[in-house]
Amino acid sequence: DGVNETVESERKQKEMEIAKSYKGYEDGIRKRYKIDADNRPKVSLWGILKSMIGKDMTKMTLPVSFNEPTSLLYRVVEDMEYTDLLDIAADRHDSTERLVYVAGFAASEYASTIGRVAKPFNPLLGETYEYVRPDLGYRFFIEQVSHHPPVGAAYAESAKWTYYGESAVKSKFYGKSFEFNPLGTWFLHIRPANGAPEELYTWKKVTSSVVGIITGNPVVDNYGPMEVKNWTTGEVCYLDFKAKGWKASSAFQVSGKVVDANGRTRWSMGGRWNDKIYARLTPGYEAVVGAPEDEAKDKSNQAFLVWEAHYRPPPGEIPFNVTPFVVTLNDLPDRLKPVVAPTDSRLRPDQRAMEEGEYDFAATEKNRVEEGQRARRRIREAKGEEFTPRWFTKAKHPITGEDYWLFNHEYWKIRDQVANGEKKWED
Ligand code: CLR
Repeated sequence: DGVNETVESERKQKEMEIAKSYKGYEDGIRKRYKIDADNRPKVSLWGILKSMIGKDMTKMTLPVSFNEPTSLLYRVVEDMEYTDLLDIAADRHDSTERLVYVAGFAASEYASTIGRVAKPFNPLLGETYEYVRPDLGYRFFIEQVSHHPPVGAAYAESAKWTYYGESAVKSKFYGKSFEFNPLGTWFLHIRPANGAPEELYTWKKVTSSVVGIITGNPVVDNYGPMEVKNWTTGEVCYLDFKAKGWKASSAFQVSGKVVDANGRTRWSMGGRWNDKIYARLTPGYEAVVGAPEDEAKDKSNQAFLVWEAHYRPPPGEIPFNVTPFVVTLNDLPDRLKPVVAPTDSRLRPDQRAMEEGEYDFAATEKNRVEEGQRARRRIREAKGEEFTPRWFTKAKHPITGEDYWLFNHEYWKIRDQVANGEKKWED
């Protein structure tokens, strides 16, 4: 598939703009934590949670040993693990094929939730996080724009696509399960290689839940419908994440279809969100895709692999049972230190202590930074001021009409000046 000349030069220009943010990331990604095992005390989750039925997670104070060295900001960056699917999507010449890969991307983020029954740190108001991948050609930025309820506004960009949205989760503990309901919409702009007009896709995340808390075997499940819509062409992908039932065979199951603007089926999709997702061209009909029997049936029209989960080392191999991608997140090499904003998550001493297995220190530091946050709020209240985000403003989306967070693009400009010694981050 060739790339249209105008598109090619637009991509080059975007690439050069993004490459300015590579400063500080010269050492490459981190491969391991300082510690080899987390040795966290084993405490029964049910023993702690049983008195908290009906509460949401923001109202719970849990021992720091229930944390993992991530935060709700990092959990949003985790969605970037399979951006190669967006690169592939942008290079496909058929818009329904692009949608297949975009939907694959939307479903790809759930694999990393397995075995992660731990609480991410709650970001401070105004806390920011930047994550740049020179090897993959994208940069990502997020700011905590509200504390109660916790809301993060994110913006990521590469030569071929732009991705942004709001991360806000409503949670509730029911005893039988702990439910996490994401509220925000995710927006994706794709710049197709063939010169077709830039496309806007949107979707919302499915529900995550923890079941098996009472029986002492807590596992994460992800379930519900997902609708990935191409606003430019009117094509839609409907995916259904099946809830883990009593039958082992229903665990991790995803199935769905891509329909054209007239509602006619074009592709069938299916597979398992912990493993692989397939698609098959099924014009005018639907088929079960990804099941072993599917492959054998029709030799002339095989399903193809859309997404495959990255290798996950066996439990216990990486502390806190995080993924290799997560290990790259909280890294702060010497070259990056003077470049990131003073509000960057990497500078949080409590998260750093957690990562290094210093749990008592993590707990006292967590108290200290949260006290600081309360003190800043009291000062604002005394002055009659309200917190305003530094890098995002609320706006109406020009295409979908929804409320969303508009990125002001200042962050990377200032960061570049800081990296070049022309400016200092003002505190
Ligand atoms: C789901 C996708 C959203 C962002 C998001 C926010 C909160 C996360 C949730 C995701 C996944 C499940 C989660 C939750 C916070 C806590 C919960 C990690 C990533 C874990 C499984 C709860 C563990 C139980 C505690 C009480 C110890 O876009």
